[in-house]
Amino acid sequence: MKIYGDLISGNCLKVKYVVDFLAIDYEWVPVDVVGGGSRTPEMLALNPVGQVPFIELADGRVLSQSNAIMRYLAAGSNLIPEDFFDQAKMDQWLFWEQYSHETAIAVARYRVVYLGQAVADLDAVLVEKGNAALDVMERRLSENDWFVGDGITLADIALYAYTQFAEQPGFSMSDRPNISRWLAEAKTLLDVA
Ligand SMILES: N[C@@H](CCC(=O)N[C@@H](CS)C(=O)NCC(=O)O)C(=O)O
Repeated sequence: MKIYGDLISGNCLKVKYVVDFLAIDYEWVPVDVVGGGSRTPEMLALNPVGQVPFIELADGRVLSQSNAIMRYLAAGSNLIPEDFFDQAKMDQWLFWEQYSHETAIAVARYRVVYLGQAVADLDAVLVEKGNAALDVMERRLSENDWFVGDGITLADIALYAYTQFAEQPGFSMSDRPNISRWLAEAKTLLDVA
């Protein structure tokens, strides 16, 4: 299996965390997203959306969307709860991450770190949305060690991917002790490769 990705991207890191955690064999194909590398004719032929991550299986099938890829790669593993309700709770967080978290935290980070925008010049609505997402996470993690059940699941991996970088565009962790605790625990499990 080939994984097309860029290590600056949290969405791509999600996939790498899963394959490394589960010791799945893969070939990493580096793609320079900032330089337009995901939109070359060769890349668009494989993934017309023009984004990474995507995976290409040995039989030629291609799958994109970070959370769908994680879902496929982790099928049958302990990164997905057995109980169907808990699986749906995990999916609840995966959809929320894409709609309400990544769209604020990752976008703010991209603007500051890769486009050079000053933190002070970030769109106030974007900052408010990011803080609201972090507040939701802090509340959940004050009730439970992990997002779903008693151990790490894909919900944690999806949310870890960009939350670990949230301070880069100015989001504060100083008054979010439960996120800080969870980040440290997830890091020991995921940042091993
Ligand atoms: N919803 C997609 C988002 C993918 C995405 O935004 N990829 C970015 C990198 S994080 C990308 O390839 N950007 C380059 C471009 O759009 O040209 C996912 O979760 O995989």
